[in-house]
Parts: sequence; C-alpha cells; structure tokens
Amino acid sequence: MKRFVTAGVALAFATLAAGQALAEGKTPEPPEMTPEKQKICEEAEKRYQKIYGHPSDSLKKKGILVVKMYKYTFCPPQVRIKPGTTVRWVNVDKRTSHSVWFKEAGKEESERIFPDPEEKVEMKFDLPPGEYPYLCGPHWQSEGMVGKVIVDPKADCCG
Ligand SMILES: [Cu+2]
Repeated sequence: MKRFVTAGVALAFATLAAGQALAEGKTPEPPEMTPEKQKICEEAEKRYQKIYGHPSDSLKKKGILVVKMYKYTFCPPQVRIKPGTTVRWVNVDKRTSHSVWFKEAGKEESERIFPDPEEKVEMKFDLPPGEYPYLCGPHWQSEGMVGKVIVDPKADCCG
C-alpha cells in the first residue's frame, strides 16, 4: 500500500515537471524525415532551383547552408554545421509566410518572410557547440513547424 502511495506522488511530480517544461517554452523536437517529409523537401529543392537558378548545396563552398521553408516544413528540419557557418532560410512556398524564431534561446522572432527571392533570414553560427532549436512563429503549434541547428566542430559543413 505504501509503495502505491509513493508511486502516486512520483507521478504527480512527473506531471508537474512536464507542465513546467511547457510553461518554460521548450521547443519540441524537429519532425522525423518520413517519406512524406522527404517528398516535401525534394519539392522544396526543385522550387529553390527554379527560383534561384542553382542547387542550394552550391552555396556550401561559400560557408552558407540553405534551409528552405515549404509546406510548413523546414528543409531539412535538422542541420549539423561547423562553428562559423551561416545558415540562410528562404521561403519557396507559393504564398504562405514563415519566420525563424530561436525562442528557447530568448531571441526575438525574425520578420515574417514571404515567398520572394529578395527576402531571407541569415544567421552566422559563431556559437559554442550545442543544439539550437528554433521554430516558425505562426506555424509551430498548429503545424509542428520546428527545426534544429546543431553546431558541431566535426560536421562536414560548411564554415
Ligand atoms: Cu511557417
């Protein structure tokens, strides 16, 4: 009987901890690369090439990693970069605007970026190794539009 009571208390504490994490604004993990997400990101790259006239990967040699925003998805949702790499977010959607918000790190939300080749969000990751989760202001709750940048000195790309 005593065991049962103890377990009940532990559960109550666990529930409280989960509630606190939510209240503190923890960013959810980025989505898994399901076949559906894969397809969205392949489409996003095709649209990028049509709009910008080059593959997004071709900017890696300049130390820039491109993340496309398309159909409520950051493509790719998770990137691993060397310190000093610049990440550039562009919107290849038809009309939906998106933002980039490192909310958990206490940063301000970027401007809403429209599907316009003149618009982009850029951030140079001169930051210590670690995980930097972010989200899209208008769509993270309703559509799960979240992403993560991992700064890792052993990464292949790009800075
Ligand atoms: Cu969005």
